Amino acid sequence: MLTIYSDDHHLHHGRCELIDGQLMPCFEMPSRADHVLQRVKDRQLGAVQAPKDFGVAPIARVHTDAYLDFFKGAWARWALTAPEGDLLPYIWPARTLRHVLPKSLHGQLGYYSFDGGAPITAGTWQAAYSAAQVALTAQAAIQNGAYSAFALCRPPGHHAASDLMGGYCYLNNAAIAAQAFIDQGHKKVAILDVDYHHGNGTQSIFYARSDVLFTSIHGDPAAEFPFFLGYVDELGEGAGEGFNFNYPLAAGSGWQQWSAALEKACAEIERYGADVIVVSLGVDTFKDDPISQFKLDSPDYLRMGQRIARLGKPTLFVMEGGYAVEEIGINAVNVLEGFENA
Ligand code: SP5
Ligand code: ZN
Repeated sequence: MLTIYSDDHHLHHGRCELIDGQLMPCFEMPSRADHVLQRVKDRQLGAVQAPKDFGVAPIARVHTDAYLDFFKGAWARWALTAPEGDLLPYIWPARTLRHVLPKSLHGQLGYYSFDGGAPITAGTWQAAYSAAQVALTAQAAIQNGAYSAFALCRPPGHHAASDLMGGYCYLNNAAIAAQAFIDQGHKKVAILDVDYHHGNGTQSIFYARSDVLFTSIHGDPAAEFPFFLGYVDELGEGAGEGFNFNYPLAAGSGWQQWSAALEKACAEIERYGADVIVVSLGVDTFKDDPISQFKLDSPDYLRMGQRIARLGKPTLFVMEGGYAVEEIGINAVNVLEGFENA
């Protein structure tokens, strides 16, 4: 399987996030992608290529121009204040507040984010832009006839909505790739989001559309981040009604519960008749993940890949979460090897 990868992800290295009342080093760190790349090489998964540059237009098919302009320019505005730390939001337009766009940098940051988990550093825009190009380059490989490809994206994307960053995500790599498939003539794209966390950004982007099916298996949002989206009764709206399926699972779920949900998601994807599949590949479902509560073990990821392969469709894998850094490479590449060897 072809892997697309850019070293630019190193340009994004947030300093800290708020965990259990303490500022901790960011779990979403550069060594994550380094470990996955090393495993791709160790296992000789296939060629590793740098992304092409498709420009901002395919990103702007998913994200608003105002959001992209803000994100691109935010660090320069922050740098004028000679800051000590990363640019992090500290207020959001929650209930009872107006959704106006203030003039202030921090006001605008609150407007364009939904949590404090997406620090902007000097290199964040470039890293996120390159990650989107990684996804687009892998998408182009499939468009040009490859049966599968791996977009080794970092930072991840599935929490990012059309004009919101959060949950370590800025640009929604999987959604950008799915939209590119549509724009290049595909009629039915299915997204299978296997990250531990609900892909709230991806769901929201395609919620009113029937040309992109969204399915997600994740920690029950009643108890788990992102808390405010990802419930079973979210089935889509308008033309998108019946094209969104969430499979929330309880903390402690292992392969038995997880694979049963995967069967249901695969049944919906087959019923839909997708002509291409985008997998939001998070491996934070691993038993030793430091911020998650599922119990998948490394061999389960081989089974995951095998089951996805049985859908029998061209498949784009887009890297999302996974914070057990030592095992992230084994687990992510196990999915890809399971897929290839099915
Ligand atoms: C892409 C992705 O996986 N984003 C996940 C963002 C999760 N952010 C919230 C983390 C809260 C972790 N709380 C863990 C408590 C451990 N004691
Ligand atoms: Zn996650």
